[in-house]
Amino acid sequence: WRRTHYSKEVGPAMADREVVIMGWVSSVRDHGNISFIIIKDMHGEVQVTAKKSEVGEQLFALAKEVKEHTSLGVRGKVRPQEKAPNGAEVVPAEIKAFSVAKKAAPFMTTGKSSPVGIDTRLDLRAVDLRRQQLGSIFRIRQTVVNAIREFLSRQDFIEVSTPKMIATATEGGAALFPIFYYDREAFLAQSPQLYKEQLTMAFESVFEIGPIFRAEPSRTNRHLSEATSVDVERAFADYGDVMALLERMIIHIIDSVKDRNKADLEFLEIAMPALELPFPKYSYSDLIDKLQEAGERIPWGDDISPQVMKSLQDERLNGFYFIVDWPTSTKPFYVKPKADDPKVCESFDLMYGPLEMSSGSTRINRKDQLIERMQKQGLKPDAFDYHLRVFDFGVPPHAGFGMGLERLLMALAKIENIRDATFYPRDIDRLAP
Ligand code: ATP
Ligand code: AMO
Repeated sequence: WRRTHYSKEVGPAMADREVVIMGWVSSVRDHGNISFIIIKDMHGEVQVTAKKSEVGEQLFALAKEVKEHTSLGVRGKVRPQEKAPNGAEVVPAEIKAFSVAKKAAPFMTTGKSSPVGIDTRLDLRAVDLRRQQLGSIFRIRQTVVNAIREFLSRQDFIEVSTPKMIATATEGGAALFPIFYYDREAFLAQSPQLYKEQLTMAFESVFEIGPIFRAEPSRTNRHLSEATSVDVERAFADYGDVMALLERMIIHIIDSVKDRNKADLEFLEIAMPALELPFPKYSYSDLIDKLQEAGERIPWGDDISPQVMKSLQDERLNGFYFIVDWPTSTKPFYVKPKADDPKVCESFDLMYGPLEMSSGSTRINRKDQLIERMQKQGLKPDAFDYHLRVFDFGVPPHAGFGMGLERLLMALAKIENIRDATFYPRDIDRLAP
C-alpha cells in the first residue's frame, strides 16, 4: 500500500483510474444506503462515496463506521461527480484505517470560525490546526517567511543564528527568563540585538529569523512569551536606509502572498492592503501634539500605547506608517541620539493601525558613547565587556530593525489573537502543549 495520488490530483480527467489516497477524515455524511467520507490531505479534499449497492455489504459497513479525524487510506476508482470537490469522487474497493479516532473532538474542524473558546482549542492544538482557517493562516505564514528570505538573500544578506542562551539583558524594559546554565545563572535571549550588530563587522548585511523570549506579565492579544523575530542589521547605513529596506520588504511580502495564496485569501475572505511607497512618516513629537489635541493626557516622553493611538480617528493611520524620532529615554542604550538634538534619537516604529510591527534605529558605533548611554540607563558596562571589546576594532556605522513575525501575520491575515499566528503559543498561563 503506497499513496499514488493527492486529493488535488483526483479530478474528472482521472475517470476510471485506480488510486490510493491517504489522509484524515474531515467529515462523514451518512444517508442510509450511501455514505460520503470527505478525506483531507495536505493539498485539499477528496470525496469517497460508498453506496451499499456498489461496494458490497462488508465494505459499506466499514465505511459507515468511520469517524471524523480517523487517519486512513482508500484504494478505489475515480468517477466524475459534479457535486464533489474537484468534480470527482472515489468509489472504494478497500479502506484501511491507520489510526481510529477514539472519540469526537470537543470542537468542529470544519467551517470558518470555531464555536469554542481559544483555550479549549489550544489544549488540543494539533487537532485544532486541522481547521481550514488555520491551514490558510499558516500557508500565508510560509509565504511570508519565504518572501523575507528571498528578498534579503537577493541583496546579499547573510542569514545568521545567534545564541539564545545569553549572559545579559539587551532590551531594557522587557523582562528576562532566567535559566540554569551549568553552575551559573543565564537568560533566554530577548532579541539577537548585540550579536547582529557585532556581525555587521564581518558580514556587513545580516538577518536572522528566530525565537525571542520575553517574560510579559500582561494578558493581551498581542504579546507572546516566545515570539518569532525577523532581525535585520546593515553596516554603513542609517535608520532612513533601513526604513526604506523594510518598506520594500513589506511590499515584496504582500505581493508574494497575493500571488501564492489566492485560495487562502479567498477562504479567509480577506484582501492584502494596497500600498504606496514611501509609507507615511510621523514624528513622535507631532503625534504627541495630535494626541493632546484629541484630548489624551499623554506627556511628551511616554510610550504610545495602542489604546491611545485608537483615539486618533485619522484614516492615514489605518495601514502601515512609521513613527520616527522617539525620545532617547524611551529606547534602549544602543540607539543613537540625534547629533543636533540628543533628547530624541534616530529611531522608528513601523505601525499597522494601532499595532506595532517593528522597531529599529541607527546604532551607536563608538565605544565611549555606548558606555555613557549604558550608565545613563543604569546598566553596568562591566557586564557588557564581551560586547564592548569589539568596539576597539572598527565597528562600522550600522542600523537595523526587528519585526515580530506573528504581529505581521496578525495584520495581514486579520487575526484577532496573536496566539493563532503561532503553532504552540506560550503566555503567562500556558506552557503546554
Ligand atoms: P436523504 O437522506 O437526504 O433523504 P438519500 O438517502 O435519498 O438522502 P441521496 O439522495 O442519494 O440519498 O443523496 C443524499 C444527498 O447527497 C443529496 O442531497 C444529494 O444531492 C447528495 N448526493 C448524492 N449523490 C452525491 C454524490 N455522488 N456526491 C455528492 N453529493 C451527492
Ligand atoms: P522591540 O522590543 O520593539 O525591538 O521588538 C521588535 C518587535 O518584536 C515584536 N515583539 C513581540 N511580538 C510578540 N510578542 C511579544 N512579546 C513581542 N515583543 C516584541 C514586535 C516588536 O515591534 N532589538 C530591537 C529591534 C531592533 O532595534 O533591531 C527590539 O527587540 O513586533
